[in-house]
Amino acid sequence: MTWRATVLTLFPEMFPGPLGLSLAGRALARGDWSLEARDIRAHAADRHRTVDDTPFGGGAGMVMRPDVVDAALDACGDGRPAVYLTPRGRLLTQAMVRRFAAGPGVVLLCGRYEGVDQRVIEARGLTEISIGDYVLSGGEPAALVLLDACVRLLPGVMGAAASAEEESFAAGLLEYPHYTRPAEWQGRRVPDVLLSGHHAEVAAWRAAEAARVTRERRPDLWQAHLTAMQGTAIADPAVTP
Ligand code: 6GU
Repeated sequence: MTWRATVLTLFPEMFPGPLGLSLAGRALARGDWSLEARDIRAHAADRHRTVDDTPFGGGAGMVMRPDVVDAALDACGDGRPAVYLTPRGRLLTQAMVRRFAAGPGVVLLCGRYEGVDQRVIEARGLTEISIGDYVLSGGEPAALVLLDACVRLLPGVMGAAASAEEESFAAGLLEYPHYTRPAEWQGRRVPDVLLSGHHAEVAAWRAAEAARVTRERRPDLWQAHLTAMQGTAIADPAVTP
């Protein structure tokens, strides 16, 4: 069964965009997943194809009409989770991505203007998701981000290398630094341990570096990691503060 993505947008030309290239694009061409971008405007009822209107209570900007959005959602009606991409949503996490990727697919509603009428969010039980604490001009780049994160987890898309990499993020740490040839470049040498051939020492160095960079850049992830490791055999005295 193909993992199905339907995107409801006022700018269907933005898709597949970058998802038509590289890993996601090859998986799309193979039929490992499908992508359908649908124009919300096709569901406008009037002659002028109106999708938005002024906000009740006044204020700047425009709001997408609940009847038009509802009709657009009806047209892709099935059991897939329906997500509304909005900076007001819960922050997207790898755990959420794993759940979406494990299901039949997603329906993604991309907002423009000031947003979507609250009543259709409630009536359709839309899951509101944000990709970070900054404001985009629309949900489309966020939809591309969410789909990229899901597609790379689909069976066969990345192969064994991906599962190993997933485990590293599953442990809740940022990645250790990577190096390749040349061994010296512009006077900068690759750390000796990586050239030593001692696999256990390499693994220990990488674990310590992952811990250091996480502690420095993401104290929130570091605290969560420490809590998760409490009382487990995996707890490593070499990397605790
Ligand atoms: Cl999902 N939409 C918009 N418009 N801005 C965002 C976002 C979504 N996530 C972060 N910023």
